[in-house]
Parts: sequence; structure tokens; C-alpha cells
Amino acid sequence: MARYLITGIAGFIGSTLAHTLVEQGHDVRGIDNLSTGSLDNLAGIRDKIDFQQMGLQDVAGMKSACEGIDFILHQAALASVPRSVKDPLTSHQSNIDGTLNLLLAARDAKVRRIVYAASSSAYGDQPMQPKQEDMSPLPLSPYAVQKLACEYYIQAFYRTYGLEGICLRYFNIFGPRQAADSPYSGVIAKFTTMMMAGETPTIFGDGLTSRDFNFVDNAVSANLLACLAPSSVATGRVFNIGTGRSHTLNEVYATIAEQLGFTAAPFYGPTRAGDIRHSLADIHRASKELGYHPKAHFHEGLQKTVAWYLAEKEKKAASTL
Ligand code: UD2
Repeated sequence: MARYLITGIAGFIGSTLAHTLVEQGHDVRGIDNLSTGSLDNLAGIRDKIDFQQMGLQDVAGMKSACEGIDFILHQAALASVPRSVKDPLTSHQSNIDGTLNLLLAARDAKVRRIVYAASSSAYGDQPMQPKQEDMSPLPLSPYAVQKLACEYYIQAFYRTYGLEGICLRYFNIFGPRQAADSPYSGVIAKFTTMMMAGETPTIFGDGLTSRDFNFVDNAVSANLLACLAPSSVATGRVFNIGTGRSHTLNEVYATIAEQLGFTAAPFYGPTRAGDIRHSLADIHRASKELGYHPKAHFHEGLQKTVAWYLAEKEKKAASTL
């Protein structure tokens, strides 16, 4: 039985990882500053994990959090491209300085391996599709720079201190528990909850912008595989964690609308600053070296996601009766 530290455990992906690891009987410690995460996401497992409310900037806290840990699944970040465009300094401090604190603590505590939630935003508007890991990165937004910088830190910590690391470049992960209550929420969470409230979402751009939307269960499996991978691939290597298929925003809108019986046409607004036009993963490296095979497909994932938001709404309505 391995001991895991999940950073950002109260967030969308961190909490999904925690539920899976607890089900599998592992020892789970988690930290979160609850700035964007919520303890509601840990309902049902709160008493089975060692949770501490702290941020990555807490140097002494990082030290104690890393003690006795085998694997760190580093999910904590101030996510969102537009948030980083609006306030680059705050996201820099959280994403880069925070990660460096964690890496120093992990090195000193002799943690076996860190698995890092990197981002497909690193590719920027590279014209070639699908995106392959050995393409030169071309980050457009501060968020993309921050996520890429931490990949380099992970590589440097392997080369200089021998700390094993794997960088998983997530391609637009979606699913249950993704926060929907912020202007920076992911597009699927936002569209679903808006339509459920009878509000018409706005598509930024012409609707032909595309993303490799990947259901959260696939990201969870990638993390678990990354922990099991041989040391020869834990040298700071980068892996695309997508599906190999992309969908336009028009398609996303239409699919969610159909599931909810929402009939209004979308509003269209200006393109968002820092946005990439098309994003599609080549997943051959992850498949060959990690054994990653995304089992959950877009439509099935979207159905589960919409069903989850509907059930949450019912739960909330019942609790206020
Ligand atoms: C980026 C990364 C993703 C992850 C994420 C974390 C890329 C390709 N992907 O996601 O891997 O790191 O950041 O935050 O860089 N949109 C609308 N209407 C809305 C909201 C969004 O049209 O109300 C559009 C948005 O302009 C974009 C697309 O939906 O074109 C997806 O936006 P998002 O914020 O869900 O994710 P994105 O692509 O910035």
C-alpha cells in the first residue's frame, strides 16, 4: 500500500483522485487552501483521509505534508487562462513559487516520485495537429508559461537532485465536481449549469474553436499509471493526456443543449485573450510508455457529467425544503 499526497485535493481532479485511491485502500494525505476547491468534493471520504488546509506557499507546511510520502499527485494550481491574463502575478505566485516550495520539500523528504498536472496550453498555437510532446512549446498566456515552467522545474529536479517526476499534459479535463460557479470555470461546467438555470451561454469566437475534451476518469487513470511506470520514464518526461479526438464549441453547446432539452441558440462574443484556436492530443507516447488508453469517451463522459450536475441541483433543492 503506497502513501499518496494529493495537492489541491478539494479541487475537481484532486478530489476525484482521492475518491479513487481511498476506494483502492491507499493511504491518502491531501492539502488544499480552499481558494477554489471545496470540502463538499470530499464528502464521504473526509474521515478516511489526512486533510490539512494549507497553501503551497507554506514552507513549513509543505515539509510536514511530504514526510513519509511515496507519491505526490500535484494538482494544486490557480487554473484558468483568463484568470492569469487578468492577474498574472497572483497565478505566478501560486503556480510557480508554490510548485518550487513543494519540490524542495519533496526532495528533502525523499519522496519517490512526483506526478505533475501539466497543461496542453504549453503548445500554444503551434500549427501542427495533433500536438506531439517533442514539438517546441509556444505558450501564449501567463498560465501556459507557468505550467510549462513547472515542467522544466520537475526536469531540473530530476537531473540535479534525482527526484523522479512525470508531467501529464492534461487536455481540457471535464467531469463531475468541476466548479461551475466562477467566471473562470471550464466551459462544459459553465454551459451545463447555465442551461440548467435557463440562461443562454456565450460562445467566445465563431464556435469552431476546438478542444480535445477528456473525461476526468481518464486523467485519474493516467496518474495511477504514472506512479506505476518504471523509473526510466520518470525522468521528468512529458505525456499528453487527451483522447486523440477534438470537438468544436458549437458541438459542445449542441450536445449539452440536447441532453438538457435546452432549445435557445447560443450567443456569440469576441474571442478570449490568450485562447488557443485548436487543441488535439497525439497520445501515442502515453499509450506506449505508460499504458494509457482513455476508456471514457466524450459523449459518454458528457452524459455522466450532465447527470451529475442535475443530481447536485436536486440534492440542493431537497436540502432547502
Ligand atoms: C486551458 C487548457 C487546459 C487546462 C485549462 C485550465 C488549452 C487548449 N487548454 O483550457 O488543458 O489547462 O486551461 O484552466 O489551453 N469558452 C466559451 N464560453 C465560456 C467559457 C469558455 O466559449 O463561457 C471557450 C473558451 O474561450 C475556450 C474554450 O471555451 O475557447 C475552452 O475554455 P476553458 O476555459 O474551458 O478551457 P481552456 O481551453 O482555456
